[in-house]
Amino acid sequence: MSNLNSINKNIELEKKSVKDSETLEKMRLKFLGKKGEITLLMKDLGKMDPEERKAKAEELNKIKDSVNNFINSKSDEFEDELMSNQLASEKQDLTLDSKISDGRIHPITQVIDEVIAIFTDLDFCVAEGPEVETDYNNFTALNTSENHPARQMHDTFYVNSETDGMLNVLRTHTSPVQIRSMLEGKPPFRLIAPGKTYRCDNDQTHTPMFHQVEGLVIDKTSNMGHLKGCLETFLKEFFETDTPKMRFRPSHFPFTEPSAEVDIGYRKDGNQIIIGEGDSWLEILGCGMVHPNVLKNVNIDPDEYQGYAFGVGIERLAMLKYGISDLRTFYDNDLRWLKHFGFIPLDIPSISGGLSR
Ligand code: 2NL
Repeated sequence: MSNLNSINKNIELEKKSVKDSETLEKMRLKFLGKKGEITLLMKDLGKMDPEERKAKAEELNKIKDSVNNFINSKSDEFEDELMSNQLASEKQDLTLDSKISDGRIHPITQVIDEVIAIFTDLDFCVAEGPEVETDYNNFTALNTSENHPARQMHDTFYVNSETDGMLNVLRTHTSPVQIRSMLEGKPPFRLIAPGKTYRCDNDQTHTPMFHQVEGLVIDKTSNMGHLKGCLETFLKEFFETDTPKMRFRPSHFPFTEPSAEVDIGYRKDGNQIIIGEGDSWLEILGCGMVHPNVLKNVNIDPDEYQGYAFGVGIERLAMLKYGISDLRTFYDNDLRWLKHFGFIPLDIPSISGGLSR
């Protein structure tokens, strides 16, 4: 028993010398290591007669458990301490000036963000949909007849998959997104659908992939006056002018009746285009009152509801606002071009409030 008394004393003494995980490990080795005091006493048990062995073993196991408990709890304590020291010393100073990155926002992304900021301010929702569409959503629902020229192989990219026995297409406009929204919901609607669109066309002024934003408003009393007011507000905000000049010219789209194209007035100052001044005209978008057949196709009663819609090319908006003269440079992925025409990240109007009124 005297061995056990002295070992208990040693343990209490040793506990006091434990200050960190190193001294804790020393203590563990001193008592529980291969040649540790407890380990050696355990070995001695074998030499004892059964009765003595039983009593001593019980006693020794208690001591061993208490040393183990002490080591485990100290070890947890030191680990917690280490973690909180680390957290304290590695705290980020959020007041430090930071350069987030050298990257730039592509002008197309910038313009889409600006357009979204303007229309969400006017209570429009943003709708998105797939770029591979059914022939039905892209053409049929939009009152585009089977023999319409836009369906011809040379205008539309057909995809090697079918829906209801018809080849799927790469959407030629974002209107199918609005068709989906109308089929899924109930009027009234106030939507814009920005995104990528595809047409089999490739020359100085056409790329096979381009971007569009379409707008759609369906309500019981929507009329062309609302369309005009909406587009005027948009052009004012987008081109940052109080005096946008615009004119409506009669036009034709299968999905609107009546249909119009909108021109904006501008003048040239050297190479620069000044919107809202001068007496030259530029075609900027197409629009009209939603055709009754389109409403019927999405189960809306044209005797109860009517609406207006419009479609704008994003590239065209970007070129006019930011003085980019060559359409094809948008997709060259030239870093010098992007440094020049791109925008610093986070400097978008919806966050900075740059365009808010
Ligand atoms: C253009 C012409 C336009 C629409 C798009 C539309 C959508 C639905 C119903 C009716 Cl769901 N119309 N969209 C209407 C008129 C013109 O775009 O030249 N875009 C660049």
